[in-house]
Amino acid sequence: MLRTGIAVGAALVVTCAFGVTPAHAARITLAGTGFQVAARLGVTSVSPSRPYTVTFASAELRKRYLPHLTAAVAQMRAAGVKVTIGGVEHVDPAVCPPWGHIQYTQTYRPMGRGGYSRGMPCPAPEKGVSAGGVVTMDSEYFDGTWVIAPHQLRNTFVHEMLHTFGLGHPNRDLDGDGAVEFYECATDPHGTRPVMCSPNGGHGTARSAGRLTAFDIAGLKALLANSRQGDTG
Ligand SMILES: [Ca+2]
Ligand SMILES: [Zn+2]
Repeated sequence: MLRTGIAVGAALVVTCAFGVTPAHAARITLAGTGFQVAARLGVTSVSPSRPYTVTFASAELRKRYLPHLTAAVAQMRAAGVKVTIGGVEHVDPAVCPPWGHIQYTQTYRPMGRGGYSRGMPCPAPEKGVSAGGVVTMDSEYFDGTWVIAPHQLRNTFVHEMLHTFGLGHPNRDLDGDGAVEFYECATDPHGTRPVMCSPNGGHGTARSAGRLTAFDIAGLKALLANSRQGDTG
C-alpha cells in the first residue's frame, strides 16, 4: 500500500476531475441485513469525530420530546456517534440547521398525510458526511386527533432522527412476491423489526420502545465506517 500510495493518490485526482465515482465509493456499505443507507440525498456516512446535537424548537417541545430520545441517543454514543441532547433554538423545517444540529419541531401533517412525520437530512453534504437535519413531528399525535400507541410514538421519534443521519427503510421483498411491502423487514429472534422498518418498526413493549435494535446499530456502524473510507481518499 505504501509503495503505491503516490500513484493511487494521483489516480484519484484524475478520477475526480472527470467526475467519475471516487475510488473509495466502491468500499462503502449502503445496505446490510435489516439496514439501508438512503444515499439518494447524498448522505453516505456519519462523522466519528465531529459532534452532533439534538435541539428543539421550544422549551415545551424539548420537555415533551426528551423522554422519547434519551435511550436511543445513549445507544448511538455507545456505537461511536458523538451525539448529545442540546437546547432550544429557532427551527425552520425548510432550512438546514447549523452543521451537526438535528432539530425537532412539529407541524400539522408535515408529509401531507395523517399520522406521518418527517425526518430530513440536509441534502448533499460535503463528502457525504451527515451534517444534521430537521425532524418534523405530526402535531396530530399530541392533540388527540391521531391515535398512536405509546411505543409507536416513541419509535417514530427515533425513526425520524435516524433518517437525518442517513438511514433509509430496510424493507425488502423477503417473501418473493415481487413487491416490497409495509412491515416487510428482517426480524430478530424475538420477531422485532428494525426501528427503521416502514412503518412502525422497533420494539413493541413500553420498556424497550425507542431503543435501537441490533439492525439499526449495524446501520449506524456502517455509516461511521463509510466516513473512515472517505478519509482515505
Ligand atoms: Ca413482498
Ligand atoms: Zn421513514
